[in-house]
Amino acid sequence: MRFDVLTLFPAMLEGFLAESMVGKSIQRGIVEANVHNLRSWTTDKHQITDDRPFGGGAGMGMKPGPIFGAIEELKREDSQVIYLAPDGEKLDHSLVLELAKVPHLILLSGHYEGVDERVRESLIDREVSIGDYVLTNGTLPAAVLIDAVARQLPGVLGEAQSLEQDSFSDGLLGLPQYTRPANFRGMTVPDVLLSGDHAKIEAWRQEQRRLRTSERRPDLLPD
Ligand code: 4FM
Repeated sequence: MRFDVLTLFPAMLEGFLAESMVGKSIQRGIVEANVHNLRSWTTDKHQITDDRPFGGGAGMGMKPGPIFGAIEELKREDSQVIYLAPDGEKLDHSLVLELAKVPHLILLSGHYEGVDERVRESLIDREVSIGDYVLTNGTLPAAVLIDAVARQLPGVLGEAQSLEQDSFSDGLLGLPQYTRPANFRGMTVPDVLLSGDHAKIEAWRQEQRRLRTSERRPDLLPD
């Protein structure tokens, strides 16, 4: 799967893409990720990407020219163009699964007061938000989206870190986890986990997940 990110802050993504399981997947050829500076598609001497809004008022918007140039150059038959902004559709597990089926995602990071409306009308397939808060730009949201989508691709996670164990994979939250030692500063591990009875352990785990979900996120439980 290929990702192309259009941003004014490419350096914000370089470290992220080099590290973690995403970096490993790029090395293994499962993921391709390219970061592009929108300034590369400016045609003026000062490489200007923002401008004052028609109609007046405070703030600046992103000019359409560089964005049209970039997307027209990168877009393929099988691409989806996503604009990351707070007014998009909220990213959740089901949207992540849907996006993981797309061969090529072009991610446009918005900032200032947003992009020119003509970009949204004629270039953007989908607007996505990572949550109801406002960031200074959409570059970290693009990283969040890449991370969440890439880990759904076959071969990205190791066996030890299977998708089946995820929170949300079956609509429930994750488990309480315990590692050694069995007694840490007087705080002990539940006996059942030390019992060696795998059927009992599995039943305990399912019960813990249901309890935890009903306490913390009752909205996730079926009625
Ligand atoms: C802020 C983009 C204002 C456009 C931003 C405008 C964001 C989010 C975000 C910065 N992106 N989820 N939340 N982007 O805050 O995706 Cl107009």
